[in-house]
Order: sequence, then structure tokens, then C-alpha cells
Amino acid sequence: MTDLRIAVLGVGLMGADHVDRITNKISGARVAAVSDRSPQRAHAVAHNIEGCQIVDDPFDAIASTEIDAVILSTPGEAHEKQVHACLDHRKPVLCEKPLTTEASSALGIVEREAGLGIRLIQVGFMRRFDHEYIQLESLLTSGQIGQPLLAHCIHRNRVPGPNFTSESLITDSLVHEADVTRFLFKEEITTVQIIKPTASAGAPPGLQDPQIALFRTESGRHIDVEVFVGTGVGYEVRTEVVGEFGSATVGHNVGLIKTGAPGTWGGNLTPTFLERFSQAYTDQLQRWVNAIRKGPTTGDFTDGPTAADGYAAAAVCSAAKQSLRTGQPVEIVPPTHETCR
Ligand code: ISE
Repeated sequence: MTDLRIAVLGVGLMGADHVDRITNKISGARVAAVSDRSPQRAHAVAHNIEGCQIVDDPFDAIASTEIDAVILSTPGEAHEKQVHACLDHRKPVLCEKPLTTEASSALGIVEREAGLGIRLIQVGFMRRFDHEYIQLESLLTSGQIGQPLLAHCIHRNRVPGPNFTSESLITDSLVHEADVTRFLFKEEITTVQIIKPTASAGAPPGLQDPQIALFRTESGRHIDVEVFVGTGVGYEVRTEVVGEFGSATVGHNVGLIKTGAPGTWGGNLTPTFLERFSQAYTDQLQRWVNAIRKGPTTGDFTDGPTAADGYAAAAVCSAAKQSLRTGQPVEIVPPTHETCR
């Protein structure tokens, strides 16, 4: 079988990393096209990849008969139209989070895909491929620490992403915590509240950083999340689940706990998510490519988080953005479409 021809749309930090992984770390696929609003960036990524075209208009790449599958690492605001175009052309798509920036548009996508009767959309919630999160999920399922009751989550970046707004902390960062909560606890989040502590003096003017999010789930479990995207220190993602008979944590370096000098925290911190979740990104891509190859016989071109998972997380984020404005807890409208369950 010849290699799958993939178009990577958006080749900033994440997209360029996908291109590198497809070219150098996984098998069965090659990057056949890239597109980016910066021609220089597209050129820098594509120029030494054999047979890789630079396409100005991402919709041309999606429509091309020379492209078998698409990765969207464009900004979240661009996803809705681009995912619909992938569905129009029946192209499997790995869409980076968020699926879309609002619940209503994400639901539209779920319904549209369901109408096609095949599964084409996978959402890039890579933590589901991380061995620590997989171990934590298994531990909870085994019942060894009893019923999980609470989770405390930390999500820190060294610097905010480009053009980050207060809402981006929710749609780009908190969105992972919404997905991980659903992955670990196997139930929906029903209420979210955003608390706004004193903003860091290091934050760009107007950026509410850090933020605290409080989730409540269907059965009444409590999850608190600190999102702080401009610590100046490094990438820190930790989840501690407290059960009836014990607790378990992922993302902790052992030993001395001291934060301060850039890049250190007891042990070593990775500078960004790319190093911390490196293996997870590789596994996510390889399994996605393998699933696409089997897709014509199974009708399922995915192996990982679905459009419905993307919708559920988007619903939490839409409610969280409302709470960011009002400071009040906001209820999340439960998914009504049967394909979201
Ligand atoms: C970034 O866009 C990501 O997707 C990372 O996984 C996340 O941890 C980070 O906060 C975002 O800025």
C-alpha cells in the first residue's frame, strides 16, 4: 500500500511538529501538502520534504484528489468551516483542539458527520494517548482507590500562546481538562465556574491569567483546575485524583518541590507540551494513520477522541466563557443529540 498523503493545515508550533513526526517518526504516511497564512513559515516547513506542495488556500488542499487525509492545526476559529469542508469531501481529519470555539458549531459538526454514516473526525486530545493518563484511568477503573471523588488539576505554560486572550485560556488550555475529566470519570460535566484571582503582573494588559475553574459532574464530583499560561517557568500539567481509599497523581516529578528558576521544578520541567507529550503525539498519529487505512472496510477513520468528545468539551468551554464574564456558575446544557452520548 502506498503512503497516505496528508495535508497539514497551519504549521505553527503544533503543525510543524506534526509534519516532523509524520516525516520522521511514524510509518504509512507522508506530508503531501502544507498550508499556512505565513508563506515563509509554510516554505520553512515544506522545503526539504520530498513531494510536499505548498498550497495557498487550505480549502484547495482539502478538496484536492491528491490528498487522502487532513490535519487541522489552524487557529480554533478556523476549524468549523475547515471541518465541514473535510466532511464535504469525505476526508478523514485530525482536528486539533478545540473542535470549534462554541458548543453550537461543534454540535452542527457532530450532526453532520452522523448524517454521513461514517466516522471521519478525530479530535487531538493527545492526553488520552499519554501513558501516565492511561495508567491513571486504569487505576480508577480497577477500583483500587475506591470511587473517585475529587480531582485537582494544574495546567501551566511558560508563556501564553500567540494572541492569547482571557477566553483562549479556556478554549485552548482548559479544554484539555474538560476532556480529561470526562475520560477519567466517565461522566459529563454539568456545571462550571471561573474564578478570577489577581492577574499576574507579568501578564499582557487585560489578560486574566491565572484562572481557576470549578467543574461539577453529573454524579456530584468536584474538579478544580488552575490554568496559568504565563508562569515564565515551564510546562506543568498535573492531575491528582482523590478517591475513597487513596489518591493518585500524574505529571509529578519526584523529590524536592521548588519552583523558581526557569525550567526547573524539583526535577526537570519540559519547556512546552511538545516535549511533555512527545510519545503521546506519536502514538496518536500512528494510530490515526492505521485507522484511516482500515477505514474503507470499517466505516471508521478514527482511533481516539471523536467529534462527540470535541462537542462535549466545547459545551464546557462555552459555559466557562459565560462564567468568565459573570463570575457565576453556569450549567451546561446536556448533549441532546443521540450521537453525543
Ligand atoms: C496549547 O495550545 C496546547 O494545546 C497545549 O496542549 C496546552 O497545554 C496549552 O495550554 C495550549 O496553549
